[in-house]
Amino acid sequence: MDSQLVVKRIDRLKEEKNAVIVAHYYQNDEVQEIADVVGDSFALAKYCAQSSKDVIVFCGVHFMAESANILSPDKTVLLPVRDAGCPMADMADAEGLKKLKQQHPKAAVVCYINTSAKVKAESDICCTSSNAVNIVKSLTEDEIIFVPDQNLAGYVEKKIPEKKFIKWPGYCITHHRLTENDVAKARESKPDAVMLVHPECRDEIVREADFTGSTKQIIEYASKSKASEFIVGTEMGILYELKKRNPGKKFYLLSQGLICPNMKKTSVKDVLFALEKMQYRIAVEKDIREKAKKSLDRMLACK
Ligand code: CIZ
Ligand code: SF4
Repeated sequence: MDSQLVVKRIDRLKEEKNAVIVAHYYQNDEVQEIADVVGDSFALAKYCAQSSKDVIVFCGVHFMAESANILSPDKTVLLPVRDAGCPMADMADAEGLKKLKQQHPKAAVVCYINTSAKVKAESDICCTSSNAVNIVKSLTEDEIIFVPDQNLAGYVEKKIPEKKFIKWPGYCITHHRLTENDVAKARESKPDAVMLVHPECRDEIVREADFTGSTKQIIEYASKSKASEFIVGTEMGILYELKKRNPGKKFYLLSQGLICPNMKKTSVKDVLFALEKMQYRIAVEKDIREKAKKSLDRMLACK
C-alpha cells in the first residue's frame, strides 16, 4: 500500500474511533511524523490521562503503554507491536524486589519509570531520568533501593552521597555499551561540538560529557544553547526532534550503535493495523494498577 494511502486511512480511523497517536522520541522518524504528540514516557502518559480521546495508540515500548493505562484506566491503550519491550525493564522482577525489600526493611524503593507495572506496584515512588535526583532528595529515608538502572542510580548517588544506595544491577543495552573509545573518537572528529549524554550511560561516559540529562532535558538544552554543533549520546530517534526544533544546528550521534531495536520495531503500517484491529490492548490487572498508580502519583505530587 502506498504510504500516503496508509496515512489517509490512519487519519480516518483516528476520527472514527476517537483515537490519538502518541510517540516516544526514540521512535522511527516516520512514526514521529504521523504522531499527534511526541515526548518522553512520562509526559506522554500524563498527556494521555488528560486527553479526551477514547483510544490511545502508544508508539513506544511495553512499560510506557502500561504507564498510560495506569494513569487512564478508562481508555483503551494500544501498543502496535506486541513484543516491543524494554530489556532494561525486563531485568527487574517483582519477586526479586520483594526479597531485596526484606533484606533492607528501612530502605525506600525508588523505581525508574522503565519498569513493569508489577515492579512499580512494589515501589514507594517512581522517577524519570529528569527528576530522579529531586525525587531521591525528597525522601526522608537514608537507604534507597533503586531499580532497575544501575547507571542512573550511580548518577543520582554521586549527587546525593549522604544516602546509601542499593542498586539493582540492570542497565539499558543501548546506552550501556557506549565506551570511552567511542567518546574519544567523537571528540576527535568534532572537537568544537558540545557533548550531551543520557544518565543511562556508564559513569565513564557521563564524566566526559558537557551535559547529562533525559531526552527532554537534552532537547531543551540544545535548543537554548548558543553552540551550533552537538554530539548526542542517546538513542538516535531523538535526532528527529533535535533537528526539527533547531534547523540551523548540527547534531552528530556519539556512536552508530545508539539504536534501540525495540523502539525501532514500530512502523506506520503497524499503527494502521493497531487502529484497524484494535491491537494490542494493554490493560494492567486492577490491584497491580492501583498499587502502581500510587508510586506514579507520589512522583507527580513531588514536583
Ligand atoms: O522516560 C523516557 O521516556 C526515557 C526512556 C528516556 C528519557 O530520558 O526520556
Ligand atoms: Fe529500554 Fe534502553 Fe530501549 Fe530505552 S533505549 S526502551 S531503556 S532498551
